[in-house]
Amino acid sequence: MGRVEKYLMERLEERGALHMALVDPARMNGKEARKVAECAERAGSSAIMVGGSIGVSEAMVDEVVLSVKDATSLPVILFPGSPTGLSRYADAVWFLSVLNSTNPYFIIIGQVQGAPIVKRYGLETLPLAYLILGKGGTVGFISQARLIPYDKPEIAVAYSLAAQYMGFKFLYLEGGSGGEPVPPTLIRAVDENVEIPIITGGGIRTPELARRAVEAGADIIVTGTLVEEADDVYVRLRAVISAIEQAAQRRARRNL
Ligand code: 1GP
Repeated sequence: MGRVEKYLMERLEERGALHMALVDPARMNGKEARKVAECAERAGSSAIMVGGSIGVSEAMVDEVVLSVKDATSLPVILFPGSPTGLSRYADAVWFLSVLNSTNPYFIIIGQVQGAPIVKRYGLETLPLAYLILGKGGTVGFISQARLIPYDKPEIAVAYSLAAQYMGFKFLYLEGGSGGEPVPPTLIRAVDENVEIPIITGGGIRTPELARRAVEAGADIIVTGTLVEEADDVYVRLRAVISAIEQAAQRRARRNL
């Protein structure tokens, strides 16, 4: 097990559920990312994810990753939309496959293009099954996903089981940035069927939405828009992270 995976699994064991802040290098420069990362670390975030679907060059990713690493000791995990989302300065990469894409590029070809770069840079890989649901937002459009409807949890469960049986170590239920969050009923259905940690993101902008996702079984909550738009990033993040911590404690008590 790599260093970042070990850190995540230990922290999940200890805290029950985690938060990660997502920085899109197409929307934030190094200076802005540094401020977000400092606030996220102070607020109790567990990692900084760096990535985006459109307009991300490797130079842009490098700038953001270097600024974040200079400002915090949190691990930086890449969240690439294509091989240009890789950076030699990051700690790890979500080595992801959009399992419900209709285009093989997003399932395996982009990964084939990127794999030798990942090896050359010595990046730790975190194998991630990425499922895009609901309206899917920009990432759904760009990665040509056959979107899983929010009222069809059985389809999400079937994909998630397939992902687990194929050996993926993490599962991402994505509602699309800025969209409607993945419904708790769907997260619960997936959680009842798979063992691997469930990450969710897309439209989580309040403590209440984060709480509902964790109570339904989400292990890692990702917020992007919240850290991009809020003036009071620290205060907003602290409220979301404390909701995550409380929901995780309640969930642990329930499962005793
Ligand atoms: C993208 O789900 C994330 O993968 C972030 O979504 O920008 O809505 O927080 P938001």
